[in-house]
Amino acid sequence: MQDLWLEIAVRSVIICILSECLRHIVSNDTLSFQKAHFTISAPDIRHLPADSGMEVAFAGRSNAGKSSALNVLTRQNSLARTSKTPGRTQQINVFALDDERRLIDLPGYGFAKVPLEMKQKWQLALSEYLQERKCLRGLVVLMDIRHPMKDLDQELIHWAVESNLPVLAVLTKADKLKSGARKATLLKIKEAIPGFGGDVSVITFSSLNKSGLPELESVLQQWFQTPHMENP
Ligand SMILES: Nc1nc2c(ncn2[C@@H]2O[C@H](COP(=O)(O)OP(=O)(O)OP(=O)(O)O)[C@@H](O)[C@H]2O)c(=O)[nH]1
Ligand SMILES: [Mg+2]
Repeated sequence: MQDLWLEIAVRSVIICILSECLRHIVSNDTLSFQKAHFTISAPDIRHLPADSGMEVAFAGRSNAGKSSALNVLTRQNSLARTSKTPGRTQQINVFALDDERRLIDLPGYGFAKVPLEMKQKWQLALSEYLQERKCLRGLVVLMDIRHPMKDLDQELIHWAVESNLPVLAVLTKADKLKSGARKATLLKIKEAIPGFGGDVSVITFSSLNKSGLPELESVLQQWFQTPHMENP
């Protein structure tokens, strides 16, 4: 009888230790996006923090809602600067989540009214970042749900797939469409996605009513835990 109690006691202790370890591992790996803090605005990749750890970048046409989505994700209204005027984000903005993990707000592309010289400078910074940044773990491509999959968006997605990067296409400003039109656009994009090959998924999102936020968070949590696959 005494042996039985002893065995029960030992087993209980072991279970407690194991569950505590598990809890520790899970809580350590779950990212808190609220902890994001501004690190640097870099004019080009040479001014970025060391190319180590992991980054997830937000890319898309000017005015697509990249900075707004970052603010919703991090629960900070003015972490990334937003503006009605396209071309607000002109540098590579870095927001650190911890010592190892960063969110990147990239300059928007495709805005016609920016002076050519300036445009060339940003586009160079953007393409250098995308091509050379080894710690990039995934690309969020944001597109206004009313004007999705423009040529440059598609080019970017093709490039990411070729580089073995997972892509999350985020159809922003979903609040601007009625439910039927929203679903129809989502379906259309879902049907187009297999054409890209690779790991591409799509969600609808609204910075206004925060729809799509759980899906965005869940994809980013996954990416920040995935070891990088080198180019073939
Ligand atoms: N209705 C609505 N407006 C949005 C949403 N997201 C962004 N906006 C508005 O769209 C405009 C552009 O948003 P930003 O987040 O600055 O866009 P961006 O992609 O960072 O733009 P650039 O920095 O110029 O590349 C702002 O006026 C935002 O308030 C959304 O989900 N719904
Ligand atoms: Mg911006």
